[in-house]
Amino acid sequence: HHRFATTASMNRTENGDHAAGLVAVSDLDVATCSKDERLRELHAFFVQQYEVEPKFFVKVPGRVNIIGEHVDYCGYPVLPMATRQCILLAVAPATDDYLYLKNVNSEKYENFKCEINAFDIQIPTSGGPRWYNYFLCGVRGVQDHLGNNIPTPGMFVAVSGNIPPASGLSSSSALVSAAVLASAHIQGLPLSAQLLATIAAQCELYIGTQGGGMDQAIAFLAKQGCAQFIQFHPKLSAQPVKLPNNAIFVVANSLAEMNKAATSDFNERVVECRISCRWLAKRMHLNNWRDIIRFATLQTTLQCTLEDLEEIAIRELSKAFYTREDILKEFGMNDEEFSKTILTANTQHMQRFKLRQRTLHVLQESLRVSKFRALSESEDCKLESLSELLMQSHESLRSLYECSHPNLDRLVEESKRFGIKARLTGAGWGGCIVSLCDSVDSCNAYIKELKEKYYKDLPQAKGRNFDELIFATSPQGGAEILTNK
Ligand code: ADP
Ligand code: NG1
Ligand code: MG
Repeated sequence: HHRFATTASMNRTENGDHAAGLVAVSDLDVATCSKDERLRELHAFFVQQYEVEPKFFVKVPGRVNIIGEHVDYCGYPVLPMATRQCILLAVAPATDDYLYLKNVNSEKYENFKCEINAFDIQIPTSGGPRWYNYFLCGVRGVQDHLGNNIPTPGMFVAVSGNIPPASGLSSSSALVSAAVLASAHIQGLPLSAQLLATIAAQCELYIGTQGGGMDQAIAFLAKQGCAQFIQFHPKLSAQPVKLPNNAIFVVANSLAEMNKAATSDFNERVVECRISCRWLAKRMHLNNWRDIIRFATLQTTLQCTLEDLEEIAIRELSKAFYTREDILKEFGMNDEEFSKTILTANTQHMQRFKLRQRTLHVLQESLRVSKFRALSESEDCKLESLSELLMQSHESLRSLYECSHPNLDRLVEESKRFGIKARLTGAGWGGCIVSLCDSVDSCNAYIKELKEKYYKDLPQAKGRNFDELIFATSPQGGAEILTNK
């Protein structure tokens, strides 16, 4: 497998830094040199399980979305940053055509093995997908990219993750993206961060959720020290956003888990947005209204501002909810066509569509993203103004988008009582909040307060290390490869 060397050298510049736009590749003698205890443990686990040395390691971060929730799949920009918590893989080529997957947390995540060029990602309709399906998505993504004629070599893989799963910090996409990166590297592909992010976003759809690409984009395009303004329309791009020096972002886990592929909630929202978009396109007399499924595309087509589009939505979507019949009538469709071309596999049951509420959230949230970005980069940025936007975001997600959870609302309320503004981060229905503090002292006092007020008596927090449940977070770098020397 000489192809490793090719990829590694292609991504390395003379001084050892990674070239612009490519995933960083660096050499490391993990067993003796790494300061990272998890990496050393993963190395030992790999050697013990497979009785060979890993050829390389993959590291992919999770993310905290600062603002811009449920807008990526509508084509609108988001503002996330990568976390220290990450997925680590140890990888070596296998001697046969099998994929061998083991997780250091073998109690929770069972061993898995399959022929690497012959698998079908089966997503159960209840209970949620098995963990290895996320990995298979990634392998499949690179296979789709390369085409059927190029077989994927077998792989021994060991996984270690410390991103709280199903909690809105994107553990799923870190795992999918890590699988994409490992497969691409073992195939000797040039490691363009942009391309890998696109492949990863595309292939995670196999899991069944119609996400917009934020998580995979930040996983590959993150840079240490700044958040990223990520645009999807007309094409994927990331621009660093400098956060105010005194701003400290805190993540607090509600400990209500929600696997997004296990229920239809996430896709229901995506479907509502797509319907609403077509509805507005049709009302605005666009001939191709059937093909306009993202608000960002609609806005570009209409050549209007977000505020204009909001006005149109208020005018054209006046009902508290729309029935299936309302939509069939408007679209001039029969139920079969509706179910085939508009609904996803897990949203076939939908009868009521809150088009107005979902649309208003998306458009107003997108306005908040652009305000947040402009404010945080302005000379005289006031943290109170940023905090205000976070609070509005949460309120909108709670009432218009209906994707909060009583535990998240409680955390937000406790924070507010302490003078700190917060919002749910990630898809919601559980998971984490992100809060904004203006100094180290207030951050420490706030964390102490929530430990006391929220975690101390919470049954799910019993026996847990509270420092893993509530912590300050700062922007980390994106995906990387460590070659095992
Ligand atoms: P998130 O908000 O964290 O992305 P998702 O519901 O999208 O939540 O995905 C969570 C799923 O990802 C978990 O149920 C599990 O199957 C998988 N996963 C996350 N972390 C790990 C890990 N360390 N090892 C194996 N699988 C993981
Ligand atoms: P999480 O909660 O990390 O699974 C999901 C989507 C994002 C985005 C957010 C809501 C996937 C892989 N991720 O994130 O694309 O839509 O919800 O802003 O579908
Ligand atoms: Mg996810």
